Formats: sequence, C-alpha cells, structure tokens
Amino acid sequence: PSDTQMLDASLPAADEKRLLRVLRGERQQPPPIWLMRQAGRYLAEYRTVRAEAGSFLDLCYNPELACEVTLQPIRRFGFDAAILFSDILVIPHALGQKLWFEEGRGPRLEPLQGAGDLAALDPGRIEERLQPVFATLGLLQKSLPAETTLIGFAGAPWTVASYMIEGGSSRDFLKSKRWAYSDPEGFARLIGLLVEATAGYLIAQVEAGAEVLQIFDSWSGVWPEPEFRRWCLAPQREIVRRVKAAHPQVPIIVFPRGAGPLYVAVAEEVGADALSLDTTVPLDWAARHLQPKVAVQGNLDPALLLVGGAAQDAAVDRILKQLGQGRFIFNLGHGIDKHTPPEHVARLMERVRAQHSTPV
Ligand code: 1CP
Repeated sequence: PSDTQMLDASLPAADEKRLLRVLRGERQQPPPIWLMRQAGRYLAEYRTVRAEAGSFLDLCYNPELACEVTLQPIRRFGFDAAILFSDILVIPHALGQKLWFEEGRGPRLEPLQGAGDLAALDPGRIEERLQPVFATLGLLQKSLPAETTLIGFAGAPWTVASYMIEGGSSRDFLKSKRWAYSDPEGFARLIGLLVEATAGYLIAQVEAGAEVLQIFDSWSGVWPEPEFRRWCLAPQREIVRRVKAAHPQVPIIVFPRGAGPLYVAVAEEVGADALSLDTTVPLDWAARHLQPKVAVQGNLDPALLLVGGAAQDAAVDRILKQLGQGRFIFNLGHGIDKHTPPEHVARLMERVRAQHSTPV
C-alpha cells in the first residue's frame, strides 16, 4: 500500500470500482449508473429464461439462471453495478409463510391476521432456506466484469410486513395500519422479528460476495411522522447498525420511497452511506439538504424511459446538472417499467457516459 493509503485507511484504493468510490465519499464524473429492476421483462432475453425456469420463485431459487438474468443487463448496457436477482419476499417465504406469484397480479401470500400468527414464523432457518440466493451471489462474484459492483438487497421491515399482512400489494395498507394502531406491541414484535431476519440475511449476503447492500422501503411514504420514525426509520437504523457491526466496510444504500422532508431524518439518523431518491424529491433541495451528508442516487421518472427522445434527454441533463456536482449515482426514482424499449435505456447510458470529466 502507498503512504497515502496508510495515512488514511478510508481513502479509496486507486483501483477501486467507480460505484464504491462514490459510496466512500468521492465524486465521479461521469457518475456511475445502474437501474432499479434492471433485470426483467422489458428484456427479451429475460423473458426467454423466465419461460424456461417455470415460476418466478423457481427462477429466484435457481442459482445458474438467477446469475444469468442478473448478467443480462450488464452485457447489454454495461451498467456499473449488478443487483442480485431475487425478491424482497423471499424473507417471508423463508420464515415459513406461503408465497406465490400470480401472472399479471403480482405477489400473493397467506396473510398474517395478528400477533397470534407470529409463532408460526421460524427465523432460525433463514440461512439454510436461502442457500440458493447465496449460491447465486457466489456465481456472480466469479462472472462479473472487474469494474462492476455486486449489490445485494432486502426489503425494509415495514415494506415486507405490509405484504405479509395484506397478503400482497395494497393501495391503502388498512389491514397493516389497523394492526399497528390497535396493537403496537404485537406489531413491534413482527417488525423486530423482521429486523433480526433481515440483518442476518444481509450479513450472509456480504459473506457470499455482495459488495454493497440496498434496503428497499418502497412503502415508507404512507405513515404520519411518528409512525414513520417508529416503523421505518428505527428498523432501518437497527439493521444498518447490525450489518456495520459485522462488516464496517460495506456501504449501505437506503431507499425510503415517499419519505418527503423526512429524507433528511433518514440521512442524519440511519447511518446509511447513500439514499436512493424517489422521483418526487426536488433536486435543488436534495443537493442542499442531503448530498452534504450522504451520497444520493436517483431519480429519473421511469415513465420517461417509455417516451425516450428529447423529453428523456432533457430530464437526464437536468438531473446530471443538479446532482452531478456532488456524490451521485445515476438511477431511476423507482423500478423500470416492463414496457420500456431497451433502446431508450441504451440512449440513457450514452448520455450519462458522455459527461466529461469536469472539476467540482
Ligand atoms: O418475472 C416477473 O416478471 C416477475 C416480476 C418481478 C421481478 C423481475 C418481481 C415480482 N420481482 C422481481 C425482481 C426484483 N424485485 C428485484 C431484482 C431485480 C432487479 O432489480 O433487477 C428487486 C430488487 C426486487 C425488489 C422488490 N420486490 C421490491 C422493492 C423495490 C420496488 O420496486 O419497490 C418490491 C416492493 C417487490 C415486491 C414485488 N415482487 C414482484 C412484484 C411485481 C412486486 C411489486 C408488487 C407491488 O407493486 O406491490
């Protein structure tokens, strides 16, 4: 190691991957780029493998095929990061809850009715049941290009709990909210169980090869502030604390979708290295109030990728201009839509990579 590295162990090594450099506090120009849900149905090669695999869950638990679909968008577009192909709902599945995916309807679970149902969930067998996921990470570690960062992930406790209680996707989250407001102690036990399971799962992902972790709190935007702090922020913080206690060097990205002004509380209190911004977060506000504290990632509206052309270019340029002056990772504000023409993604890549190296 050089003298500078010995003086400051937190300084990125000269050969460190671009995404990791941003997460360790450097600005990169052009910014690293990857897209949420970058593997999936908008790619013909994904649809082929998906048809061959059987069900969506069969694909998640087949290491060779899951590795293959993770690599597909890397081969096609050359993103700076690959995200493990899996789903946030493998945690309830590994806890023993019935889970299936209905074509066109999304995930379905046999819903939890109340704290009485918690006894049936077994957190002791998560690592054993999710062996195929760790095997996928091992294969990816060996197959990815040297410059590509491998991202592992999990859902945050509230978002995962909502699927467990509602039995699938929801518009209003009324079953979950009714439980949380009427029996906060019982609900806290479910959240606590998910904190435990999720932290252990993420630590095991690092040990299997994940270099960065992302925690998806996709439905954090539905709570009043006190409940946001109790059911979203505090569990995120506890998971980050546990993962960092085991692996202090692993960067963690948190996505508190819909948190609005509470993004600041997440930046200050969770201990994450980066926040993923949803599409509604104002860029000048994020540059002023978030970027000095953490790296930021986002936040192109996925709907613009349906349109492409000049409208897409203008939105991309605006994000690059406003967030590109600081620690920044280009991404979408939410997952890519299955109707996205792949040519529009290629156009996005070209535009971001055309950013010249300019001083801060
Ligand atoms: O074969 C198929 O088309 C199934 C569609 C699909 C895919 C491709 C589902 C079902 N999950 C996934 C993969 C997935 N899910 C990944 C890895 C791939 C990648 O990002 O490239 C990741 C990170 C997720 C995470 C996920 N699953 C979230 C959090 C992110 C987000 O979009 O908010 C959530 C909420 C889920 C639940 C889920 N799984 C699948 C669907 C359709 C949904 C969402 C349902 C809903 O909107 O409520």
